[in-house]
Amino acid sequence: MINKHLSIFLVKAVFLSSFSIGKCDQPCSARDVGIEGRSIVCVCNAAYCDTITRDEPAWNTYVAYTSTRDGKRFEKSTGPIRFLTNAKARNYGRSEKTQTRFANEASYRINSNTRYQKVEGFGGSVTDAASINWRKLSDSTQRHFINSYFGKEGIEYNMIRVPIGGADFSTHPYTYNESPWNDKTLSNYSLSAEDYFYKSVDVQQINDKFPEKKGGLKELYEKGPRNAFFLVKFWADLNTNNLDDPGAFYGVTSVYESNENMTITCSTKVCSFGKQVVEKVETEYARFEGGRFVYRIQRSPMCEYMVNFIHKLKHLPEKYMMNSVLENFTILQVVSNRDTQETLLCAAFVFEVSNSEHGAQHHIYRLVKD
Ligand SMILES: *[C@@H]1O[C@H](CO)[C@@H](O)[C@H](O)[C@H]1NC(C)=O
Ligand SMILES: *[C@@H]1O[C@H](CO)[C@@H](O)[C@H](O)[C@H]1NC(C)=O
Ligand SMILES: CC(=O)N[C@H]1CO[C@H](CO)[C@@H](O)[C@@H]1O
Repeated sequence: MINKHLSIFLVKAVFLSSFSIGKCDQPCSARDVGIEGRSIVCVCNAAYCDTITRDEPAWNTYVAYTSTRDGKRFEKSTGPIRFLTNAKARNYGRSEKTQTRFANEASYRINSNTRYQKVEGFGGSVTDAASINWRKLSDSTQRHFINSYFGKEGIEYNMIRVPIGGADFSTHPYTYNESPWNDKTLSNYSLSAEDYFYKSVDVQQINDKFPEKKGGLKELYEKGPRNAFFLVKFWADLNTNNLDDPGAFYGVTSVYESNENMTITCSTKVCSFGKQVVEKVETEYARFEGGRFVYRIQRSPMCEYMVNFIHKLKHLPEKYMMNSVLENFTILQVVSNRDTQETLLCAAFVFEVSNSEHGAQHHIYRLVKD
């Protein structure tokens, strides 16, 4: 007996009747690498790079992307999908008339009740070798390269593995505490040149996301000190239900430490499309704790703009919509010495929404400039 809510279907993809659609993508500029048995590569340079956009399949159709040893690269084709129940599929395969056709078509049995692992994404490794070669390209080729891997017209990598310290694709072995030798306390933890030049984010790539005028990221960075500048990529967890509680309090607690007794000012600028929309400036005095001067800003209330922003964001129906809003939303936080105006710490925040299983996460990058 076939259950009304049958979850096992045979999906018949009728490849014979598929046709190419090729929606204005730039084709692969093929080059034979001249090695026997190797397939072609697609060449990108400053002026040209192939692109591949994803087409949403229409209802009951599929889009296939085919790469072959003979030289096809993400070639798009589409065709109809036929849904068959188990019983129908059995008969379909047996009847004389349909047997040849059945053998030539691809069929998939999908049981949507049994789920295995979840695909979080696809990516690659940013080794020293990869970065060194990337850095050698011209600006425009570098952009093509990044778009090919991460862009909407590329293969949309969404994960990256970055080796900690040296790896087999480094020019020399290194750790974060090379000397003194056998130093279990990591007393001399220091980054290598590779970390500064290959694993950091170039401040020029994010300048346009932050205010450009006086006191903007660019000007601050020029003034330095450069080792005070960081990029913080933050994955926000919007799944907490108490955000909807009318009595919910939105606040930020921050703690800074220093060897010196100073008065600090902490400026927090919320920016939309690179323009400052609100700024909060707080002043804090030192407390002497455990041999250090500690500056605590406790439960500093979030402004109305931010509270509304979070509420609106949380109520968007899809995660990609939230991320698209967050793409042009940033926060610039600058801690400075009130009396000397020296920049002590500058953190440029960019945001995305986290996957529900992972909760809030962040990565910190040092900002550098060539
Ligand atoms: C600390 O690390 C730096 C950089 O690797 C190195 O030049 C220096 O000699 C080290 N200091 C000590 C005391 O080992
Ligand atoms: C820091 O310096 C100020 C001014 O000299 C002084 O009043 C204050 O007590 C000092 N704070 C600490 C924690 O030592
Ligand atoms: C909606 C919108 O204007 N989004 C922009 C956000 O910023 C990126 C680059 O920083 C632009 O490419 C988008 O067009």
